[in-house]
Amino acid sequence: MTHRGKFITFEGPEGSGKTTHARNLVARLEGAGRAVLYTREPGGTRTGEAVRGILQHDEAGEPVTPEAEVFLFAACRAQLVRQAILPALERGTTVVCDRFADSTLVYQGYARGLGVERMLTINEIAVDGAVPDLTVLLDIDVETGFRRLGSRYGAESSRDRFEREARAFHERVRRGYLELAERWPARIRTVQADAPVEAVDAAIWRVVNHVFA
Ligand code: T5A
Repeated sequence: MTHRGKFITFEGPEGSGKTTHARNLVARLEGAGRAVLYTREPGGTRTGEAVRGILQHDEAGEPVTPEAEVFLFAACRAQLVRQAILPALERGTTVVCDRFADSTLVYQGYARGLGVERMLTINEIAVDGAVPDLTVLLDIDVETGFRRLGSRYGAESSRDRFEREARAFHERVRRGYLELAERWPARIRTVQADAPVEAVDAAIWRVVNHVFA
């Protein structure tokens, strides 16, 4: 695919700091004079934000099956890619997305056990060639990640569907991400996320600079 803008995604387990560090990167890129679109999954479009409530909080009033979950995430992605990501890349804007297709490979493919290769096929339809130039994988151990979420994770009632999953699920998520990083080392760059915010930001900036070099 040829496009002028760079496409950067953030991935990692719960509480690894994706939103914090993605936003800090956006501020730094904008400070350097670049046009940036910051978006997130699931969400980023009205359709995606509406489906987010179903995916995270069973807002439809019934449990979502694992297979339905896959297609709902893929539907959000298909909408976001065509409505926002591809047009932005085509006009030369840098796109920074908080979670993207790798989340489906890991959460649904590995952790729910639906199979990574099957998820790849579904993703291929959803992304329409929008493969990230760089994926920043923020790696953190499960306990530290959840400790960071603090009060949100403290009360069972305030957790979303994924945060309520057993620890073993989240261990599979972490291992799944590390396997993806081994499979696509040129695209996925792992950054240790258990360091202070400034140190993690600096490590991210170093890998981002390679993409613009
Ligand atoms: N999902 C998503 C799927 O199953 N399949 C899919 O295809 C997709 C797209 C989305 C859920 O959906 C699932 C995965 C997820 O479970 P979400 O609400 O978007 O849920 O939640 P997450 O993406 O997991 O994000 P979190 O809110 O859990 O955390 P973040 O964004 O990783 O972390 P952040 O930045 O909010 O930071 C958490 C706390 O840590 C502090 C922050 O200040 C904050 O308090 N912090 C740090 N503290 C110390 N040092 C650092 N370096 C820090 N960085 C952040």
